[in-house]
Amino acid sequence: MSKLFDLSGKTALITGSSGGLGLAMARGLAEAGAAIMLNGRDAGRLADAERGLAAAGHAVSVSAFDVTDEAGIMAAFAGFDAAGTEIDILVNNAGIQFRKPMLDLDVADWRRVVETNLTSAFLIGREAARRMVARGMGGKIVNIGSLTSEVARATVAPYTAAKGGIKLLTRSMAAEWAKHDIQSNAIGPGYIITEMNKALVEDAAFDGWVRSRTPAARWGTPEDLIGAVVFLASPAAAYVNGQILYVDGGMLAVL
Ligand code: NAP
Ligand code: GCO
Repeated sequence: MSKLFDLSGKTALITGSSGGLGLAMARGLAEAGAAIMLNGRDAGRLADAERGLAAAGHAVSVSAFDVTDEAGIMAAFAGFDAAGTEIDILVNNAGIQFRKPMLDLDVADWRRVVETNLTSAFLIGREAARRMVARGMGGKIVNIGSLTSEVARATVAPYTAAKGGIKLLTRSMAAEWAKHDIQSNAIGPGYIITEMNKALVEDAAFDGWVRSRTPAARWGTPEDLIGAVVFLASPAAAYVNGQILYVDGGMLAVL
């Protein structure tokens, strides 16, 4: 395989990778040669995910921490330091959805979504970048945005605000860290079938809207993201910085 997309010798931390898009991207990065560090809050889910990747012959370990807990993040990175684990590729994927009209929204719910979907990317990105800069070997940061990094849908305001922030946080990372050979980019998935969207998939009207509104006329699958994340995590993207790559079946490209 071309060295352009070869991740051999690299270690990738994917947050929120005990299931959904994170686990699919972890599998894809592993198939490209990376050693994988899985993350999530639920140790049982993580163990299941780890078993699956290990059974496929991949190098995998787990680090259970809550991406909204700064002390937990610092402890996790202290553990990486102690174990000599160098994170070369960070995928800030962990995220939650909360659907409610803003007029009825409590600030606690707003804060929970923004902390999980945006602040975490800053905190974990900062810790990973501090070590990438100190090592002087460069690195890759891939933040997971959304169609809502560009456009809004009613009833998901905190999610939309956070994902809009992901787009410009990614550019801020590029502005400050590109000179250290750290490429910071984002992926904006379209409507993908995962646990987060189970209620939407099962709603016949919403399902029909997604299929008619998407030029590809289908929902995305988690596997649809693998090419984008391997590209952005690879030497092939050595001169790509501050970009958001939409993997949305064309939804954002058309009215
Ligand atoms: P999902 O199926 O709900 O999976 C979310 C993952 O994040 C799980 O592994 C969950 O594990 C973990 N997680 C949640 N809160 C966490 C926390 N505080 N700390 C650590 N891990 C946490 O969601 P998904 O659809 O795969 O979404 C993954 C990312 O893609 C999110 O950022 C989402 O906004 C984004 N996205 C999804 C879509 C889509 O259509 N599905 C589209 C655009 C963007 P635990 O609960 O065990 O911690
Ligand atoms: C929603 C969905 C979306 C998708 C995704 C689209 O309620 O509209 O959860 O937010 O998950 O973010 O890119």
